[in-house]
Amino acid sequence: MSIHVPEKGWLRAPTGGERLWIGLALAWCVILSLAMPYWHFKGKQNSTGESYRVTATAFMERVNRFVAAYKVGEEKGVAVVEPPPGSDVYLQASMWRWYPILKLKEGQSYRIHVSSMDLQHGFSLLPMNMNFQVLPGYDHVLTVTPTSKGEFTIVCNEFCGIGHHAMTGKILVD
Ligand SMILES: [Cu+2]
Repeated sequence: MSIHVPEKGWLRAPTGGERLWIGLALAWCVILSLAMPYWHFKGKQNSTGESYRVTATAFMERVNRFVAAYKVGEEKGVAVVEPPPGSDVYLQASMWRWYPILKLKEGQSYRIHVSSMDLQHGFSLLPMNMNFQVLPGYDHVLTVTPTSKGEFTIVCNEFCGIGHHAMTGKILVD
């Protein structure tokens, strides 16, 4: 039988090795808890948490207006858009594509608005260590300053259905 009232005085303070390991685990918990706020300010790859409510239709309209204003070309039928430095940039996630392809300048800042047209997606930029949730109904603003030239692939890191693995996009920096 496992249901017994424990004897009186059953609880003993940990000693020796047990005490050491509990202490180490506790110290590690404290370090990791402090690392979260520390890295938010120190690591330069964090969202400031700026987001707004938006409907899919309203966001799609902004994306279309943005593409019409700054389109410079096309790649496999996807618009390539080069917005002026410092401007608001729109990136639309939907099953299963990122739209449009963005062309940015190194060392310039942009406000990238990301939102989803259908369900939850994940914005992950390779080969950078970046990961953000993309939710329908929210316009999430990421202030981005590219620090190196090249071609960066956007992948979806939130499983979003049968075409999830093919959901890639692109950011070109020159
Ligand atoms: Cu997705």
